[in-house]
Amino acid sequence: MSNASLYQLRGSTAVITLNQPPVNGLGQALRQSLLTSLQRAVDDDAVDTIVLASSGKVFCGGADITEFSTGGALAKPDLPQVCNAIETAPKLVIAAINGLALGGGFELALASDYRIALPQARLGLPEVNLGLLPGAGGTQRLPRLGGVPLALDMITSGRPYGAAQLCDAGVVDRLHDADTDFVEAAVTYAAQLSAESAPKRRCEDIAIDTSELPDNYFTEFRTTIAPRTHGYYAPERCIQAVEAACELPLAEGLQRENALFMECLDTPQARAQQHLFFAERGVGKIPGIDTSSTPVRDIRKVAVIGSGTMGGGIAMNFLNAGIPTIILDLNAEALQRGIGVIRKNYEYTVKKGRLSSEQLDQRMALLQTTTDYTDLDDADLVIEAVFENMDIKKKVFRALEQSCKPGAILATNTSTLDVDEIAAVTSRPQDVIGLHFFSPANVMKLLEIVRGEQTADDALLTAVQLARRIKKVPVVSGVCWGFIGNRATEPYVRESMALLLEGATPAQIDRVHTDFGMPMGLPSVVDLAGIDIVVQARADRRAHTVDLDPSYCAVPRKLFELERFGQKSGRGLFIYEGRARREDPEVLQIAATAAEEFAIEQRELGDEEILERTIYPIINEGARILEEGIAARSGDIDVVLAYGFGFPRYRGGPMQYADEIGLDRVLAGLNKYRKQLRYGETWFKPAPLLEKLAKAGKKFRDYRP
Ligand code: 3H9
Repeated sequence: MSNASLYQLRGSTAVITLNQPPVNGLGQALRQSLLTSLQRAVDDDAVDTIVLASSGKVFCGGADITEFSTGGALAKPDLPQVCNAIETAPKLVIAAINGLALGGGFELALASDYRIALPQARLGLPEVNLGLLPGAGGTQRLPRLGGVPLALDMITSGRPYGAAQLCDAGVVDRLHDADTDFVEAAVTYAAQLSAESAPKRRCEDIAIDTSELPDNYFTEFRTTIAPRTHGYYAPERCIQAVEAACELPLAEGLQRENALFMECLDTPQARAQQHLFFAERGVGKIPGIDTSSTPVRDIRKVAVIGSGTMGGGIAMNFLNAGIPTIILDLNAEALQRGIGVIRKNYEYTVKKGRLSSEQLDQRMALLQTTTDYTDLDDADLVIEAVFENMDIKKKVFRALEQSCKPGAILATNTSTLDVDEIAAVTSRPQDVIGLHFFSPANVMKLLEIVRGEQTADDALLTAVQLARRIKKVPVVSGVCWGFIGNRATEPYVRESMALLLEGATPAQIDRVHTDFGMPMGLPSVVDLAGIDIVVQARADRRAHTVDLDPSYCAVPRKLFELERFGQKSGRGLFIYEGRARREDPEVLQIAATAAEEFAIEQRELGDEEILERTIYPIINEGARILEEGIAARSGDIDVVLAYGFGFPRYRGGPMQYADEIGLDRVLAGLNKYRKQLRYGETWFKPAPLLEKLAKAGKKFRDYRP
């Protein structure tokens, strides 16, 4: 028999312990083992109660998500079967929830008769984040036990609740907050229930009382969550399943849930969201670095050069994690301004109730400032966040070379510049690395970690682990212009701007992008980031690209000359009046005049062309990034685009999107525009890797350099 679960008799209680590290994923072996153990307990006359416990820190991470990728029917015994066996067992089953109980893990507990939990345990149904709904009774049992509003919130948000909150709601029966052994406490609880002849508590006996819900409750709920679920397939199915719980007896409700679950399972969205789940966990794995034998450097103090918006935001990450931080700037006024912004940010968080005043004081107490490089001599990591200019960065690194201790990691926050060129001005290129934070740096989860040609393995691993400590998602990139994110999205900007010249309107491009699932269309993003920033970031590219199309970014360049900088100046690609925004005929005229200048004939452009011409080049650039080894896996590119650029999670990132629609379709599209467009040969030539994989009928996700 497998040891996926352990079986032990304690008095008249059978303790069945989930034993499938790391998270007790409910794969086929564990499901079978649970059923077998359950039957053994049921058959044993010496047993009168059954406790479900865990051998690890996590109670159970839910169904084994890897099994879903096979599509179709799930291997037997399936999870609904296991949960039904728990519920219908003729003996009391008590779930002893010691830690996280997610998805199917929580559903095991919901099918049990009683639930005892440690106060720190958290319970949730995060299936919606995987493009699914709880498919093992969660949508039917939770509303019966905790009420419809709680169930709807948990199921459609995927957010876990604390055990105490669920105890108040009646879902958890008892909290064990004493310092004694938890499983023993669960066994004692079971014995007590048995002594009291406590009844089985089958959900089929509980009818949901909907009389307290307003008539249009579900309709209103749909409207409330619409802004955050727009475009997603699963949330509506989650709601339908809970509606079924209100209308149908348990057995029929479970059937309805199963049908809705299967509907979700076989969708591109579910595949995309599950791809991102694994991609996010894959990013920390650096090819060629053995984490068990590579040492990591101790990071006890961090220095940040530059107290502007970026420097301040970066510093906050470390203060939040309790790491002493010193900020250096040229003069006291700049520092004072920078500190003021940090304090204001924290005060805002206090006002919102997400931070206490004591925590604010603790964080500010960790912060030091200086104008003197010699004060950086005890920093273990220095992050430069000065103006994006190679000469200035080099000057900073020469100063760091003089003042920093040996072994300190010297990082640049550049978003486009050559990290190797910066490293070359020091005598310790092995300690130099890129740490590309995204703005606002205290909010955005993504951190691109740029591995220079000579960056030492331990410096890189230290950066990756530190990123997790400050709650970032770290993705390692090689050195190239724009690294993974800015490089992959550069063609998205370029093509959107080219489409304006050819006759598309900013509003049309915006709509195509938001229909695709982007939170904003590219024209809106350009206006928000600032036309000046977009133009300046490309000035260097214009200067260094020999065969650059002369019409490249012509519209934003004209707008820049007219000092239309976007939202901040009230005029950019759109006009802004307060919170309102409208199309500007002047911009259309500017585009028409520029088109004439470059002998481009304006025409009506279809939405499909706009979408293909802006999204396929991201994929094509992604293929080059992969081929050149700048990214280790296609999933890394997807994580960067999803976390840093708002690529819709339900599309899984551009590479997953390409895998889903077929690389041959992307290839055909690129070749079509390569022939059709004036500058097609420069901008739409397919990457050799894309051609190779498409011909072989393979996917990006199968490719390893
Ligand atoms: C479900 O339950 C459907 C049912 O309603 C109906 C079915 C019919 N499956 O995250 P970590 C792997 S859907 C497979 O780094 P942590 C993970 O990839 C499920 N693998 O640890 C990683 O592998 P590797 C609903 C899983 O401590 C390793 O375990 N449940 C699963 O930071 C460690 O994971 C969820 O959505 C899984 N379910 O976080 C919960 N879970 O070492 C999903 C983890 O090779 N899981 N792995 O990279 C989580 O959210 C986190 O893993 C958890 C632990 C919070 C539990």
